[in-house]
Amino acid sequence: MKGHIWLGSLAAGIALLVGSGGGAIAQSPAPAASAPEPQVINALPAVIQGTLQDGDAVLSSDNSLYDAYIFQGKAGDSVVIAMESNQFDTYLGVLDASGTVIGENDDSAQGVTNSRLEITLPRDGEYLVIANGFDRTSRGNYSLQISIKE
Ligand SMILES: [Ca+2]
Repeated sequence: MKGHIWLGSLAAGIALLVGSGGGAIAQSPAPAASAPEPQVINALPAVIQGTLQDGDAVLSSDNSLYDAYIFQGKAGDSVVIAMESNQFDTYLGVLDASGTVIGENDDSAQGVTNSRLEITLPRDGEYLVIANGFDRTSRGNYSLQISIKE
């Protein structure tokens, strides 16, 4: 496990992104190292095919790449998030709208490098999913599934 430090390093920046609608970002000159804006997921369940590649956002704590996704959730929803790749070791995190880490997972089971989280949402609002690689060498195609458990 990478621990909470990696996501903690994200929290400040993410809090600015979540709920801003991108407006604040659009008005600022984009620094060369800025993270791409999160992709908004409009409906659940969602299955996303993504790629970690050069040019993606980079976690400063370990230089691993990540993509970010925002979805809307309701208090009490039991959300299942699964990230799978046969090309790299995945790492998954979820933050609430304030940038607080509410879940993270490296490997869903012993001997498996894919990631899975099941979280009961604490409140209505936006949540941010961080589709991350375990380390700086992690890149390639992945699938991300987000669904509400009945
Ligand atoms: Ca993993």
